[in-house]
This record gives sequence, structure tokens and C-alpha cells, in this order.
Amino acid sequence: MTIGKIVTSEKVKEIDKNGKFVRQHNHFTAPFGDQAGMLPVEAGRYRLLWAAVCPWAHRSIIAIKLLGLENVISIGKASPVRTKQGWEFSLDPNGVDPVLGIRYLPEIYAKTDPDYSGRATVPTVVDVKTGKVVNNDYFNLTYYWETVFKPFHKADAPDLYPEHLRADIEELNQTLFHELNNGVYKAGFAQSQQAYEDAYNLVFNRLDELEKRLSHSRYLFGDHITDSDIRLYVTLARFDVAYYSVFNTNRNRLVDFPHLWAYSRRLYQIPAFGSTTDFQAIKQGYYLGDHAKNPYDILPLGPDVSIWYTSNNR
Ligand SMILES: N[C@@H](CCC(=O)N[C@@H](CS)C(=O)NCC(=O)O)C(=O)O
Repeated sequence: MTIGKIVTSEKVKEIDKNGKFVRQHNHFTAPFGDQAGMLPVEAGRYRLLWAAVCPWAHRSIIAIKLLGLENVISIGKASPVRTKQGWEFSLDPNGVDPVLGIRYLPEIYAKTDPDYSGRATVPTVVDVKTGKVVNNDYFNLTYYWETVFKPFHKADAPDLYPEHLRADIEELNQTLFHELNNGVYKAGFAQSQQAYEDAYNLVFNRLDELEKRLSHSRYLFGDHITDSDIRLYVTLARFDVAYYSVFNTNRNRLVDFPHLWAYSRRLYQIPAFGSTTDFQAIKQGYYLGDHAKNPYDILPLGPDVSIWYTSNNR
């Protein structure tokens, strides 16, 4: 099925000659800011489209909630399972996003750029004034919410990207991206044994290193949450309910790492994290839908996620 030039129902195409998954580049990367060519920083102008299953989108939602930007950037939510037609707004009345009037996400990409032939992905930021996609640069989005949108933060908002730590946060975020956030996808989408094993080792070597780091530090950079914690959390929250089995990253579960597990619970018990973490939607998103290798659409009953509420002593 195609909408414009967007192919919406094919298996992952981003595979190199060694069977390794190589993620597509983002297409809409104009930065937000006050200089020429930048997207103007305005309240009420943008709509962020997300889906609860998606870690790349989830990180933006957590940042927005922590910073109190919910009334500045409006939020539209697609249903957890991506359909053959792409992300669908079936949670909304009549199955249509109430602000943008679209039923499927690819519609707005096609309207923005009829020549766009990549995947129509969440997160997507739409300029409500023009009805066009302006940014799908998931890697940098949280930085914009944390920096140029600062004039709109709530009074007691945390500084998630403090100036004196920016270089270190950026460096760690690159590592987290390659080895964990995208590392699990590299394992899950690998089309050769070697590519899978390389990704598996990348993931668990990094988890071992982070387990040590969190044995003597409450968060990744000390006592305060930063942007890096959000990025690590979104992958950890999906680990036992999805990646462990769907992506075969099964050396250990999250709950087998005492420090990472307590750290994850501590974050989950903060409303911006916990209230946006929908384990059922995450399971549905990874197990069902057209890209899952699950012909009978069996949704596993476990694991028990009530343990995320147990005390964390951190
Ligand atoms: N924009 C990035 C990351 C965002 C992303 O992959 N989002 C997923 C959901 S977690 C998506 O929307 N996929 C739509 C598709 O594959 O058609 C990319 O293109 O790789």
C-alpha cells in the first residue's frame, strides 16, 4: 500500500550487505530557534504525534511532561499497533486526529512532501499553522524542548540538559543510541547470525557497564535526572516486556540487574515516566501488527508488570 511515495506495509528495508540493520536518516531536521531558517519557538503552534509503543517518541513525551510543556506543544496519540496504512489515529473520535484531521500518519507526510519516500515515523512534529510536518528528528527533539523552549517551562522544571554537562550528556547519548536504544533493534532486525550476535554483545556489554555506573550513582549524572536518563529509561521499560523475547536480547532480563532494575523503578515511579509508560500498548505494538513475526497474533500474558511499583531504595 502506498500513500504518495510512502510505502507503508513492507518489511524493514534498511539492511546492509552483511544483514545488519542501518536505520534511515531523518528527513525533517530543521532546528527550532530564533535564527533565520529555524522553526520559530512559539506556544500553541506545534503538534507532536506519538504512539505509546515507540521509544523514540516516548522520550519526547517524558521530557515535555517533566518540563511542563503540555500546554505549549499539543499532543496527538496514534494507536499502539501500526497498521498496513501506517500509524492510525483510531483512539480519537471517528478515528481522526481532532486537530490535523488525518486518519493515518503517512497522509501528513504526503501532504508535506509528495516526493517523500521514507517511512512516516513517530515522533512527528507538525506545524499546526501550515498543517505540514516540520520535524521528525527524534534524536534532537528533547534537546529543543529542554533548551530553546525554556521560556515556556513550568516554574520548577528540572534542568535536563545543564550547560556544564552538555558535552558529556551528548557523548553518552550517542553511545546509548548506538549500543542500546538502536542496539536492540539491530539485534531484532538482523538478517544474519553474525549481525545478531554483534548487536547482542553490544547491548549486554553496555548494560553491564551501566549496571556498574549505577551502583554508585543515583542517576547517570549524579543526583539529578538528565536527558540521558530519559533515553536509557525508554529502552529499559521495553526490555522485559518486548525486546527480551521479540528481539532475542535474552542473556538477562532487566530484573536480573539489581541496580538498573532499581533505577528503572525509581524513574517509573515519577509521574512523567510512569503515567506515559503503557506496558500493554508496548506489548501490543511489538507483538502485533504487520512487522511482527507472529502470524497468529498471540499476545503474551506475562511478564507481571505490577513489580514496577515495588520500592526501589535509591
Ligand atoms: N525517525 C526514526 C525513528 C523513529 C521510528 O523509527 N519510529 C517508529 C516507531 S518506534 C516508526 O514510526 N516506524 C514507522 C515505520 O517503520 O513505518 C527512523 O526513521 O528510524
